[in-house]
Amino acid sequence: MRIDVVSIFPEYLDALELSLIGKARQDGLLELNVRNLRDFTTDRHRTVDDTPYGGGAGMVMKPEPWALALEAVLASAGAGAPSGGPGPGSDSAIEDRRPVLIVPSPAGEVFTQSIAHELAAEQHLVFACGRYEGIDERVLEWAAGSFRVRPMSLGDYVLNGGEVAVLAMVEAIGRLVPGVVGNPESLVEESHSDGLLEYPVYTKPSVWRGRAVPEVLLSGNHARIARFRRDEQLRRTALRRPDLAGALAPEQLTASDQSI
Ligand code: 6GU
Repeated sequence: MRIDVVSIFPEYLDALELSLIGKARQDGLLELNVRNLRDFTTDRHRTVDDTPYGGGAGMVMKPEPWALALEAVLASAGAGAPSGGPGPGSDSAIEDRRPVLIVPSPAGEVFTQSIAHELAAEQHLVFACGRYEGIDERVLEWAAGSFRVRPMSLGDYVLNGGEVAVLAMVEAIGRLVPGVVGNPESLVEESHSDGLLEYPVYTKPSVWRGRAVPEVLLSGNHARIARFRRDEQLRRTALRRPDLAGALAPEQLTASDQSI
C-alpha cells in the first residue's frame, strides 16, 4: 500500500518511523511519503492561509498550494489527468482506481474499525492535513475529479489539526494490511473486531498485591474460559458503550457455549 501525507508540520509524522508501522515500511509493505504543503507555495513568505470570506474567527487554508501538492502526489503516483477515474454515477462494475483522499476534520464521517478495514484494502491513500479553521471547500470539490474524497473525524472533540488524527488512522489501517501484524490471529480477538469491546487480560503472577487472576482462567477448561471471556465482553460493552451494545444482533447476546 502507498500512503502520501501533506502537512505544514511534516515532523509530526516522524512517529510513523517507529514500531510496527516503521517495520512495515522497512519491509516494503507500506510506502509512506510526507510532503510539506509550504513547498507548494509561490510567495516569499510561503503563505498557506488567509482570512475567511464572510468573516468570522481564524484563518482558512488557501486552495492553490493544496491543488499543487495534490497534483504532485498524483504525478508521482503515475496517475492520469484529473477526471481520469470514474466519477459518481458511472458504471459501478468498473473498479474505481482513483486514490482515496482522506481529509481529517471534526466535521467528517466518524472513522471506525470497519472503515479501517475498507481502507486497508486500497492501493493508495492520501491524507490532507488541514490546520486553522480548515481548507477552502473548493479544494475538496476540485479533488473529487481525481480522488475519492472522504472527510474523516476521529470522534466528537476538536484537535488543532489533522496530523494527530493521521497518526491514529495510519496506524489503525496499516496494521490491517496483510503481513504488517506478524500473527494475524491477534487481529481477531481485539476490541471492535466483532462489535464488542475486548475481554480483560491477565499475566503472571497469579496473585499480585493481593489480587488473584479469575480462577476460571487457570482451570484449563477451554469452553468455560471462552464463556467467561464472552460474558466479560458483553458486560464491558453494556457498561462502557451502551451505543455499541444496542447495535448487537440477538445471537451475539447469548453465551458462547450453552452446554456448560
Ligand atoms: Cl480528524 N481533525 C481534527 N482537526 N479534529 C478532530 C478530528 C480530526 N477528529 C476529531 N477531532
